[in-house]
Amino acid sequence: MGESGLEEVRLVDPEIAEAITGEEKRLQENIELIASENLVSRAVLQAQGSVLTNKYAEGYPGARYYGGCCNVDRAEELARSRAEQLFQAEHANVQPHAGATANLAVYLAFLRPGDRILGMSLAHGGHLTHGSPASITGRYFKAYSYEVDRTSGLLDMEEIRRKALRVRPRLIIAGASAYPRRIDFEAFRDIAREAGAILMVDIAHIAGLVVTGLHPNPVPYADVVTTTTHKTLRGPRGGLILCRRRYARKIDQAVFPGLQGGPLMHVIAAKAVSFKEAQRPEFAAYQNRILQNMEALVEALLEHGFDLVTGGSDTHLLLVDLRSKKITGLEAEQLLGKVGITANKNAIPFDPRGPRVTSGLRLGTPAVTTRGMGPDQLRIIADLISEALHCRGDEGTLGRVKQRVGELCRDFPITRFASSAKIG
Ligand code: DSN
Repeated sequence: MGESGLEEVRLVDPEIAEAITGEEKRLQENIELIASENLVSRAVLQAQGSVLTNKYAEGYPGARYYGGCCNVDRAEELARSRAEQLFQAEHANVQPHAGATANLAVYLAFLRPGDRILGMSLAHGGHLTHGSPASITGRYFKAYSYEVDRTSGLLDMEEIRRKALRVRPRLIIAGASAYPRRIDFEAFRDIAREAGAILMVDIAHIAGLVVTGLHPNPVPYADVVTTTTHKTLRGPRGGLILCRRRYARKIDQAVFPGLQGGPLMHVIAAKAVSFKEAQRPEFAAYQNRILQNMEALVEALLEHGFDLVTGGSDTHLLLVDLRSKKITGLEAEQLLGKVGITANKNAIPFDPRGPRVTSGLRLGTPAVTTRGMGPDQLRIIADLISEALHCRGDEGTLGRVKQRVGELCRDFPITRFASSAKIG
């Protein structure tokens, strides 16, 4: 590879240089199916690795607590206005360091400790920060959760409505990290109105699909929308909040000084670059391809006899229910790891096993699609997954599958470390 521009790191800190080149090699030689990961462009990497990391800039453009902010002001203004255009939002805050921080900022803006919140259960595909007892959000607030329907695996909007009217939460959270189907944000808006609740929608997973019109945009329906910037959106690791103009001040104050200190200006610049990339027609083609690839993966896995939660997917991710295969999520993750396929074990709804073992496997197509793979390759990947998970640990089979994975990776090398011109 040798393209990562690590000369100085090698001189100063060979051990870290080794960790970075090791990661480049791992990415290059493995098939990445973790639904929340992606591969950023060289342009995003360069912006994130720039001198903007040196700058303190507490505050917002034009109103900072430090001098010398003219250049970072420009970067943040660009990031903000591009985010507003992309999502058709009245206001964007691009400072949250992460999706979790973006969600906490919203809670800080709208809630008091002890207030009731209602979000999707983590065990059914929600997120830690949507009120899980393991998170600060389940400790500082009185958190209630809604679940998916036991038979269909789908969100049952009438059941959610009944729960919301019973609980009367101050805030309802829509959005998920392991739900393979479209979410009806308009129905959530109606429920929130009827229950007298604020509606927050977390689109961390589907943001790339949303900005290209391949998933409904919650912005017209929600009081506030949060997302990460690094999943389907393919930007640097970070968070973003979108809201109506009337909440702009509340949200900005919650992010700074409420929750964070100095913003990461190098990351904000990289967010701006990724938003510009997301405005290109190639990005819409890329998101379309993510869905085509998912369709091919779903079809092929069903042909191999795998059970899928909800029977398929409308998005970039699917959830395999492994119970009929007599294998746990943990075993599946480990077996796939042995052959060079990276994925994560994941609870399925009503999972009889705990979160460290699980009965499910979550698979996503964003990273392999960035690499240039198409439906033919996704069908091959499904064959390889099936072989690996059915071979009961037979070393000969695992070796052959690993070899095929290696060939596929060599046929679709990651060029993004080398050139931002190749934004596929
Ligand atoms: N950890 C992320 C995911 O994998 O979905 C959610 O924050």
